[in-house]
Amino acid sequence: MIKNISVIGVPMDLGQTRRGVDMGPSAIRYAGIVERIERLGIAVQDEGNIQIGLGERYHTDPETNLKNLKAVAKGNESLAAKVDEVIENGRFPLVLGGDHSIAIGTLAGVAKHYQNLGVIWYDAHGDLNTADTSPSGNIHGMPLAASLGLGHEVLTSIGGYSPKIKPENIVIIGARSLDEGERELIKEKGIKVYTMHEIDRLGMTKVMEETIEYLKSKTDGIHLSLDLDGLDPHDAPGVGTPVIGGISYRESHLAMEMLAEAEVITSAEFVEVNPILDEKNKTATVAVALIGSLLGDKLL
Ligand code: HAR
Ligand code: MN
Ligand code: MN
Ligand code: MN
Repeated sequence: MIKNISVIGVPMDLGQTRRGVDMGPSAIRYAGIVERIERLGIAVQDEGNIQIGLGERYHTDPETNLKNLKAVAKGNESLAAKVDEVIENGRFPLVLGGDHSIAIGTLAGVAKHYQNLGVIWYDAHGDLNTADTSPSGNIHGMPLAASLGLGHEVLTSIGGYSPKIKPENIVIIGARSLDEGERELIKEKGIKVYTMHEIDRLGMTKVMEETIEYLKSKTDGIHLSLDLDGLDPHDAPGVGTPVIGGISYRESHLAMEMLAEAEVITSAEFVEVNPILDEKNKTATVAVALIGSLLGDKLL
C-alpha cells in the first residue's frame, strides 16, 4: 500500500517547443489531484513547484543540437535533489510535468535509492534519442537515453552519477512513433517494448501481466513514467505531440489498476499535460483519474 505521498510540480517547457506545458502542474492541481489522493485515505503533501529558470530560454546550441540545454539541466538537478529528499524521508514521490525532459531529474533522484530500478515508460514515443539521433533537438525526446547513460554528458551526469538504469529493466508501453536511431538502440540493447501492435494483439491485461512478471523478480523498485501522449489524443488531447491510434482511457485505467493490485510501483510521474492545447482541462482530469487508480482506488 502506498502511503505518504509528496506531490512535486515541475513547470518545465524547455524540453520541447510548444509553450503551455509549463502550466501542466497547475492544471493537474486544478483538476483536484490533492483532494483525489486524500479521498483514498492517503496522507499527501503538496511540495509546490521546482523552480525552472528563465535565463536561457529558447536557445539551441549549434554545436550540440540540444535546445535549452543549460536551463533543462539546471531544473533537472533541482528536481533530482528534491526527489532524493522526498524518498529519504520515506515518502512516495509523485512528479507532475511539465515536458518529459523532467524524467532525467526524477530518475536521477529515484535510482540512487535502488540497486535495480525498473522503469515502465508509458508513451507514444521511445524518448531514446541522443543529440546525434534526434530529429528535433528537443530534450523531451531524450530522457530514457540519458538515464541509460547515453547522450550529452551534461544530461547523463545529472545527480552526479551515471547510468541510472539498465536496459533490461525497462518496459516501454504504447510506442507508435519511434525514430530510426531509437529502433536501432532498442534492438541493440534488447529493450522490451509493447508497441500498439502488441497491445491490440495481446490486450492490455496480458501486456500488464507480462510487464509485471518481467520486472518484478529482477528489480527492487519500479518507477512509472507516464506520458499522457501514450493515450489516444481522443482521450488526452492536451499534449504537444499527439499521435493517433493510442491507448484508450479504459485500457489505461486497467493498466493502472493492475499495477495497484501488484503493489509494485515505488515512484511515478505524469507528464506532457499542456492545458493550452487541451479541451476544458480534460487531459489533466484524465491524469488525476489514472493516478487515483494507480493509488488503489476501486469502483466497488
Ligand atoms: N522522437 C521525437 C523527437 O525526439 C518526438 C518526441 C516527442 N516527444 C514526447 N516525448 N512527447 O515522448 O523529437
Ligand atoms: Mn538519498
Ligand atoms: Mn515522452
Ligand atoms: Mn510522448
